[in-house]
Formats: sequence, C-alpha cells, structure tokens
Amino acid sequence: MKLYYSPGACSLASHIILNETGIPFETEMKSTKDKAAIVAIHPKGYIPLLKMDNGEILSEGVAIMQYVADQKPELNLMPKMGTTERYRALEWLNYISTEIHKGYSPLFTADRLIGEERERDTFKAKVKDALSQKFDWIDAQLAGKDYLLGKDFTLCDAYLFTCFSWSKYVSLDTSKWKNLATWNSRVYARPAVQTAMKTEGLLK
Ligand SMILES: N[C@@H](CCC(=O)N[C@@H](CS)C(=O)NCC(=O)O)C(=O)O
Repeated sequence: MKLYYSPGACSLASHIILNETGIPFETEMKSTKDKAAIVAIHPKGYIPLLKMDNGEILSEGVAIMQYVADQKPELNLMPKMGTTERYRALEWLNYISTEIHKGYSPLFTADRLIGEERERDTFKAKVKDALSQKFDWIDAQLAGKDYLLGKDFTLCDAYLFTCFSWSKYVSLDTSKWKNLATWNSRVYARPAVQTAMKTEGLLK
C-alpha cells in the first residue's frame, strides 16, 4: 500500500492507522498546495489517497481507514461488524467527517475567499463559535473514558486527534476542554502517532 499525504492534513489519521497495523507501507508527500500533482493521482484533487495492493486508488479518509483496519481485524481498530459499538464508531466517524473536519475547513479558506478584513474576522468568529459548541459536547462525551468509544483506541480517535490538532493553526482556544486535553495527550503518546508525526515532519 502507498499513502499519499500532506503534512498535518486529514491524511495524518490514515497515516496513524497504517502505523497502528504494523503492516509495511509506503508514503509519498503531496502538498495540498500542489493541486495538479494530486489531480494526477485522483481527479478529486485532495488527500488522503491510498494505492491499494491491487493498484487501485482509494479516496476518502473514512473509507481508507476502514480498509486499512480491515487488514488486521484482530487489532479492533474498528469494532466488529454487527455489534452496537460498530454503529457507535460509524456515528463518530460521520460526525467527525461532516461536523468537525468540515467545520474547520472554512477557517482555512476564509483568507482566500473573503477580501474584506472585518467581514472575514466576523465570519471566522462565528465558525469558531459553532465549532466550540461541538467540542463542548465532545468534551462531555469523553468524561470517564480513555478513548471516544471507551477503553479501546479506534479510527475515531485518530481522526478526531488529527482535526483537533488544527486548533493551533486557526487560533481556536481549547483551554476549557479538560477531558479533551487528557484524551489528546493519551493519543499523542501512542507510538503509531509519534511515528506518523515524525515522518510528516510535525515533530522536532
Ligand atoms: N472528503 C475528503 C476530504 C479530504 C480533504 O478535505 N482533504 C484536504 C486536506 S485535510 C485537502 O486535500 N485539501 C486540498 C484541496 O481540497 O485542494 C475526505 O474525507 O477524505
């Protein structure tokens, strides 16, 4: 398998999951700033992209992470099919993808799309407020838990960890979320996370 990633982008979640499996894989850096280079691999023009062992390209982080986790089902990176936990995991993955991941996106595109500074600042403040309300809820969900689904680390944690790490780039104040802070440190300490972040040049 080969993962196409851009440093610190949402592809970090897939990178972490690949490391968690211990399966050998290749990586190739494709900056999100170089759209043409990504389009040459897949017309969607974004990462993550995974070249599977059959040579086909798989897109969409949530699909990529599940494909990778299914190579090593015994690791329970995704709960077993047919269990209630499986649907809880899917519930989280969809929430993170549509509400959190794409909740940050306007903060990255606002500078390009909104010319007038005051309008841009008002817009960003509203987007951050909406995101903060979602993190209030997530923080409450993490009370008494090691990971989002309870005791076990899953794809959901890799994905939320990746998105939450963008807070520093967009000046989202995270200081009030104590459960999130503890959870974040726990995920950060995992060897698979450290290795992925080092490979992507995110750690000194
Ligand atoms: N629906 C895709 C979205 C992926 C996505 O938003 N990738 C961003 C980086 S986090 C990207 O490559 N952006 C560059 C662009 O859209 O030009 C997924 O969930 O994998």
